[in-house]
Amino acid sequence: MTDRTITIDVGTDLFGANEEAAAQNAELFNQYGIRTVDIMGSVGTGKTQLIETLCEDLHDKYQILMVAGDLATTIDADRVASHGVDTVQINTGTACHLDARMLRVALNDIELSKYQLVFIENVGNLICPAGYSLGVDKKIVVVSVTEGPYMVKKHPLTIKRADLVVINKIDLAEALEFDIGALETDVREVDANIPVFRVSSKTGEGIDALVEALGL
Ligand SMILES: Nc1nc2c(ncn2[C@@H]2O[C@H](COP(=O)(O)OP(=O)(O)OP(=O)(O)O)[C@@H](O)[C@H]2O)c(=O)[nH]1
Ligand SMILES: [Mg+2]
Repeated sequence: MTDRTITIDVGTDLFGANEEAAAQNAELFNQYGIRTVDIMGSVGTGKTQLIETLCEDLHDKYQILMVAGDLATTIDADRVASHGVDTVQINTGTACHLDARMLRVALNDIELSKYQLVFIENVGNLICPAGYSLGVDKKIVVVSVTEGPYMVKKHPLTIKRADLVVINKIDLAEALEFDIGALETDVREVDANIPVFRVSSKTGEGIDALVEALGL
């Protein structure tokens, strides 16, 4: 089960204050030599499944902490904890994203020297998380073949602010007659240089290339 749950009531955030807090988080992670990855994406794209698969691959190599952002439940943190990974839950209540101060508060009582890698699952949506830096090394956007063909066209800002795009659930593409190439073209139109990985978090296809790209 999840080790710890934090409930945070968020009022109006100021982007400037968030950027400052994000810089402090980055400094803290640096100080402990911790690699950090923020995973964003719409509800149900497979963020938790991706983290579970990455943890299975990497937990012999790194001490991993997973931070789960969710409005109300500990379901995702519990799923990841079932792989023997330490987890912290942030329940955001009404907020549709994590911000840098929430992350800082959630890490307050954590012995960071124990960890080498932190995966953060942001709250499921493709709009709000992009506006709030957390102070991480890499931001991944997960889109998948089950949300229809227009997710990237409709959410260019999130792609622009990411370091990597994962197209997940490729195992379902054929059955859904989904054109992955067209989705990748949409990504390229937003950012010609962003790395795109076609992955099935369920079967593990494409995960090795993603791990390599993350330098893990
Ligand atoms: N076939 C297939 N199913 C997948 C894949 N990745 C995730 N799923 C399934 O898709 C559903 C949603 O996956 P989650 O990992 O819970 O998605 P999420 O993005 O974490 O969802 P929220 O946290 O609710 O936003 C689950 O039933 C997963 O088992 C995949 O690569 N292939
Ligand atoms: Mg999830």
